[in-house]
Amino acid sequence: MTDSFSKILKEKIQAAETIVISAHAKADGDALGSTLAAAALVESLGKKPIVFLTFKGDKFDYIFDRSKIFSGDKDSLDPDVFIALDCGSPKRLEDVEGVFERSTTKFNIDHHISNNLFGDYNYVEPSASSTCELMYEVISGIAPIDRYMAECLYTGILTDTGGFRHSCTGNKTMRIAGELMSRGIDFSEIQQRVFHRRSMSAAKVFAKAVLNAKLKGNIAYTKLSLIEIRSVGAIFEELDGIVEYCLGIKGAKAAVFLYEKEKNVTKCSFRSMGADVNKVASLFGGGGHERAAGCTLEGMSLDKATDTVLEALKVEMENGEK
Ligand SMILES: [Mn+2]
Repeated sequence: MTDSFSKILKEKIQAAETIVISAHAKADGDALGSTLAAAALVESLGKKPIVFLTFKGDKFDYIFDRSKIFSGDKDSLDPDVFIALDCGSPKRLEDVEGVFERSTTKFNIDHHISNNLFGDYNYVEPSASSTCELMYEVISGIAPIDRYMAECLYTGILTDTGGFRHSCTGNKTMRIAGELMSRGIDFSEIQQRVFHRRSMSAAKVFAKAVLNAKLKGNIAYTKLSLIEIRSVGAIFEELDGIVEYCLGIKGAKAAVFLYEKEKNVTKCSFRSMGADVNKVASLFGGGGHERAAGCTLEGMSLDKATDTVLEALKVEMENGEK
């Protein structure tokens, strides 16, 4: 499957003039790593990729060169090839759904269980830990993986597995991570940057979220209002790690973190030790994976959104136990 997919991707890239690469909006390490690795692949084939990617923090600056991001008029683009990464549906693409729809050949590489196979060519494997794990296989069939690509791919695998801790980590994941380590990457430094180095504002907003945490039955949850986030000078990109921390609270079998993105718009992330939170997120137009998912609720306050998702999660957990 991968071999033929890689072969077609290579042929299409070589024959293309305009190649666009993008991932889901509000990129995480996997979206960012897979996009940058794909861009490096396209460059290694002698082409100049057009990359759409936004990430505000400086966490991934060791691989993320912002000068390579497209800043021209996207409406004038008529791509021959579009490579969508780590994205369950075109609607979730980084504000380039229109560009995607206009593209002649669409590639879809992803591991979200909610992926609806929207590409002309789909390499979608929900059992994979990350899109970067899949990209390792795809790139391996096309070109040698250099040190930079290895840093990108390792980053995505590391972030989506929570440092090789989540149940999505397979023995294949570890084999691939080992292969990537053999490219001479500084894996200790990557681990440190990805999980431990925080700005002071990120540390303070994390503390606020933990102080707000509550345990209701076996659900640990916390929320942050826009005022609380702004009061410590934090940005939305600095809110990761909070929901995982909540899942570590004794007695919790699932965790929810909600934050107010703007008035009456609440972003919500779920983690669980077994309950299908993808199902819960789907009820609100979101999605993700069985044990990690997210959604956005609009038209209601942060408090109302909190009550709404907690109720839905409780129902799903009770049904799951039956
Ligand atoms: Mn991913």
